[in-house]
Parts: sequence; structure tokens; C-alpha cells
Amino acid sequence: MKYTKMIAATLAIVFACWACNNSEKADQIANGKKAQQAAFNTWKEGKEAGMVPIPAGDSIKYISKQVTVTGEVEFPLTLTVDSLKKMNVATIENFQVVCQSGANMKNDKTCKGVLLKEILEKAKIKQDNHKDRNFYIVARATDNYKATFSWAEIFNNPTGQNVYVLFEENGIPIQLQGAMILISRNDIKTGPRHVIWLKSIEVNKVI
Ligand SMILES: Nc1nc2c(c(=O)[nH]1)N[C@H]1C(S)=C(S)[C@@H](COP(=O)(O)O)O[C@H]1N2
Ligand SMILES: [Mo]
Repeated sequence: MKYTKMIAATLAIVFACWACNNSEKADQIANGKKAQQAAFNTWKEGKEAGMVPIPAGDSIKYISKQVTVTGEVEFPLTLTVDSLKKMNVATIENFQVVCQSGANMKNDKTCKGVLLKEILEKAKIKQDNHKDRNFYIVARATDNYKATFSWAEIFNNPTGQNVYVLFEENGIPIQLQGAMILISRNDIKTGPRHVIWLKSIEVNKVI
């Protein structure tokens, strides 16, 4: 009888310890899951807000080696790095990419490219007369990210002297961010109109 009680008591203690340990483990798992979820949410918000670097895997799938110039133009173009090199190549010093959030995303000591203005002059926008100036230009990437410019910004404003299609950064060809990147150097925040994986420049008329 005495033994039976002792065994029962021992079993009760063992069970209590096991149960307690188990609920501690369950707590630990739940807390771990919560922390994981919180970290994921922070990352997802940052990604959606464009504040975290794009993963390298994405870069490979979005690379484009050609940029087409289409829409309301006399001479549609297909640009490559080689064709840009045959145009007026400018060297841009100290270009910084700053996200709308204020985060610094990239610093180029030096980069090379051609003015968008010159590319559009080559393609020749179809203008009926000198009052026909209501065009908008969309620079589009393979991931469908895009930046928009107005005719006046490019052809009648200092912005036009600062919008380039780049093909080289810090002495090396652009690789992971496509082959060509469009930049708008005098924007207050340069991130939004920094179009990596550039694939087309589309000229549209406001009708
Ligand atoms: N094609 C493409 N270009 C893009 C983006 C994008 O998602 N896709 N993100 C933009 C944003 S929000 C910022 S801040 C900068 C970031 O530049 P980085 O990719 O060199 O960090 O690129 C811009 N260009
Ligand atoms: Mo951004």
C-alpha cells in the first residue's frame, strides 16, 4: 500500500514536470512563430515600400539587354549597350539613389550613359506643329516598374539635361540591374525614377 502511494506520487511528479515542460515548449514555439511572423511582416512592408534591396534571384530573371523606343515616334528604335556607346556618351559623377523613405540605396562614383533627350530626338516624336507638346514618356522595366516624364520636363526644363540611360557604373557594365538603367539626376529623391531592368521607352500623346 505504502509502495503504491509512493509510486503514484512519483508518477504524479513526473507527469507534472512533463506537462509543465511541454507547455513551456509550446510557449517557446508560439513565441518563436510570433517573432518570425513579425520579422516577415517588417520585411514585407519594406519590400512593398521599395526600401529593401531586391534579391539577387529576382535580378537574374528580370535582366533585359534591349530597350525599345516605341509609340508616337517616326523611327522606333531598339537600343543596346553597343548602340548607346555610338551616341553622345556622358560621364556622371557621384550619383546617389535615395528612396522616397530617405534611405540611401546606392552610391555610384561614376557612371556612363546617354541623355533621354538625345534618344527621343533620334526617334523623333511625331509632332504636328509647335503647339503639339502634350506627350508623356513612360520608362518601363521588365518587372513593370515604371517612371513617367512629360514632354516639357525633357525638352523645356533643366530636368531634361539630367535624365540618362546608363549602361556603365563605376567602370563596369551594368549586370544585375539589367543592362541599362534610367536615372533622373535632379529629382529630390532619385529612387522613384531610377528604373533598373529598363526594357522600353514609350511615347504617348495626351488626347
Ligand atoms: N525595375 C525596378 N526599378 C526600381 C524598383 C523596382 O522595384 N523595379 N524600385 C525602385 C525603388 S523604390 C528604389 S528606392 C530604387 C532602389 O535602387 P536599388 O535597386 O539600386 O537599391 O530603385 C527603384 N527602381
Ligand atoms: Mo524606394
